[in-house]
Amino acid sequence: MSDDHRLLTDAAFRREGLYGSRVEPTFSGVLSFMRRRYGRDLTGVDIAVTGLPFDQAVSNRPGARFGPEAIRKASAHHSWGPVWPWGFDPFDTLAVVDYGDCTIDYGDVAGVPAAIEAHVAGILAGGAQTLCLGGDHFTTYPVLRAHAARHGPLALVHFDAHRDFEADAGRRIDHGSMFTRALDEGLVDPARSIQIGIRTTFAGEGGGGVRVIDAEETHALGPGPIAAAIRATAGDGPAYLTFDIDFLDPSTAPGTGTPVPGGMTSFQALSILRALRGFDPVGMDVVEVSPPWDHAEMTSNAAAMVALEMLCLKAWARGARAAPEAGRGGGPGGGAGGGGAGPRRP
Ligand SMILES: [Mn+2]
Repeated sequence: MSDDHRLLTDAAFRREGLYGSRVEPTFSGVLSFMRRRYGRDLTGVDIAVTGLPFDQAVSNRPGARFGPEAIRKASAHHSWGPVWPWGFDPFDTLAVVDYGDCTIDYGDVAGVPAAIEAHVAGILAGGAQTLCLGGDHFTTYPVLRAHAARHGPLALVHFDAHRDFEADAGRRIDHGSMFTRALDEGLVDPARSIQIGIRTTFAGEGGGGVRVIDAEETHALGPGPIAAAIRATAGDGPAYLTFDIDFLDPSTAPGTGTPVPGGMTSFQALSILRALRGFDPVGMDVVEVSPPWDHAEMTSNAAAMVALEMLCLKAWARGARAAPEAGRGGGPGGGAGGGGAGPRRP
């Protein structure tokens, strides 16, 4: 089923088939996410990656409207096939396309939530799941509406420096309050939701009932216990995974709208995602990458890797495993005593 690994420039429109990776010079070619086929035909597609280039809900620095294009560009660094330490190419198992971006009318901010919701609902109706590239974090709210309409209330698994539960009477276009709306509208089940990496407090902040693993606990617990807490909280019902890049420390990811020191390294973030293998969210996003504030692609590169790890999680849930000859094998988790194709669980 897989394409072979012959060098192919512009695989985004020249590749044949949906599966496998084509090796392409990192410095050239059409910048689809992970060199996937660019297009809106969802026939046989498992996951559509789509950009939500909207940043008019930010409380401080704008720029996240440039996030999708920067993440696509950074993803070219990683489009080689098998992903360490998983030992498999997620695109051998998952049919993933780059669906392009949602059309955002910058002059009709009030109409943006409905536009994003309709864009994502259209993809879901086409039989694919979504991996959305923000855009500021407000974009997650209309995406949750589209998912809740299909799946019912969702477990929200939320990586962030901020809880995003500020007061909201139901009208704000605000990247700090949209999860209050999501709770009020029943899109999110608070008893099955969890926030990781939090290191801010705001007067009057809501979000009661949602479990918080704050930054101190995130540093202290390590990936295995955090992943176990996420799995125990989210349970077996439908879950939505949202990753605000400001979960990472500004020294790791400076290119974001509301950076907060005291955060995590990319290694911590990726390790937690790898420890979540077996978790199978119905939708995912990476948000708040603001390239004008970035340096040396630090933030967009981290975001591309986070998004790739999310696809590895999905591939694992669909049965992808390391080939016995794939390096150290054994899947993510590391350490001695492994090898071969079997998973090593925390
Ligand atoms: Mn945040």
